[in-house]
Amino acid sequence: CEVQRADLDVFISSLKRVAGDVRSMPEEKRTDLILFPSNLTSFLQGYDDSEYRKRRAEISELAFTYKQGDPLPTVEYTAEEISTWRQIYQQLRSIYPTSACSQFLDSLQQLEDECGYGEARIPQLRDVSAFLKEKTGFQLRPAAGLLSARDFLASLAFRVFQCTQYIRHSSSPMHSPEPDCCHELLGHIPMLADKEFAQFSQEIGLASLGASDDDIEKLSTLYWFTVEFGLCKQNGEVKAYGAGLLSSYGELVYALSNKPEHKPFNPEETAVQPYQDQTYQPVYFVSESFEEAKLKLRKYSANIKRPFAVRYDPFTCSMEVLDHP
Ligand code: NLE
Ligand code: FE2
Repeated sequence: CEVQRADLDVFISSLKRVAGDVRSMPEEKRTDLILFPSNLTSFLQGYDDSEYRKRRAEISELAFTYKQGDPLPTVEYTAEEISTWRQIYQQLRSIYPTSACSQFLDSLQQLEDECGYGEARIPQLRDVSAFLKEKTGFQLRPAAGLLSARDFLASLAFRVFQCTQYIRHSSSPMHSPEPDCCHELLGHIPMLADKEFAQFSQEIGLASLGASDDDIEKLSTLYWFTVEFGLCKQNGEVKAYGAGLLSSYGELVYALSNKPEHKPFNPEETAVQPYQDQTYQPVYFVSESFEEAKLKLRKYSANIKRPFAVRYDPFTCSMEVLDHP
C-alpha cells in the first residue's frame, strides 16, 4: 500500500496501532516517550509571567488547529520578541564562523541572501518552508511544543519537520531547555537545507516507522546526540552541527571547550547514553563526517525489528509499505 505525505496524520495514528500490536499492549497503557519534556522546572523562565504564558497559548493555538495541507500560519511578532531574537542572532552570528560546521555556514549565508534571515526580523515558517522545499524537499509543520518521539520521528520519514513558533522568554536568551523559534530557525533550518544532512535526518525517521517503543527510545536518543547535540570533525577541528548547540550561545561555547567529554559517534553506544534536558550535556558524540554518521546509522537501523518494511518515493512524497521486511 502507499501513503502520501498529505495523509501524515492518518499514517501516524495507524503506526501507533502497529506499535501497539508489536508489544500487544493497549494504546492507553503505553506512555509515549516525549522528545521534548516540558515540565514546570524547565519552564521556569516565564512561568510566572502571565503575559508570556498568554502569548504562548495564543501561538500554540495556531499549531493545534493546523491540518496537513493548510498554508503555514504567520505570527506578527512584538517589538519585545524581535529584540530577543536580535540579541540571540547577534551573539550567535559572531561565533558561528569558528564554531559551526561548514554546511551550516553555507546554508545560513543562503538564508540571509535569499530568505530574509538577519537580526531585524524573525523569519516566518511559511517563507522558510518554501526555501527548504527547493533545497532538500523538507517542509515545515507548526507544533505547539510537546510531541511524542514517535510522531516527531515519523514526520522526518516524510521530510516534514515540526517547528515551534513562539520565542523563549526575554530573560534567558543564551539557553532555553525547550525548543522555540530561535532553536528551529537558527539551529535546525540551516542544517535541513543541506542535502546530506537532510538525508541523514530522514533516515532516522524511516528507521522509526513500525519500530517498538524500546527502539523508538533508542532512536530518539540517537536523534538527541546527533541532530540536536552532534559535533563533527572538519579539517582537524571539532565543529558543531547539532541544532541544540547552534541555537544556544551558552552551550555552544561550553560544548567546544575542554569541559565536557567528547566520545566518538557509535550508534550502539550513543543509543543508550542517558541524557538530560534541563541544562548542558555532560557528553557529546563526535562524527568523522555526515557520510560516516549516515553509514553507521544505516547499519544500526538494518538490525531494528519491525513488522513491515518501507520504501520512500521522493517524487510523490509517498511511502510504500511492504508487508515483509
Ligand atoms: N538549548 C537549546 C536552545 O537554547 O536553543 C534548545 C534545545 C531544544 C532541544
Ligand atoms: Fe530541536
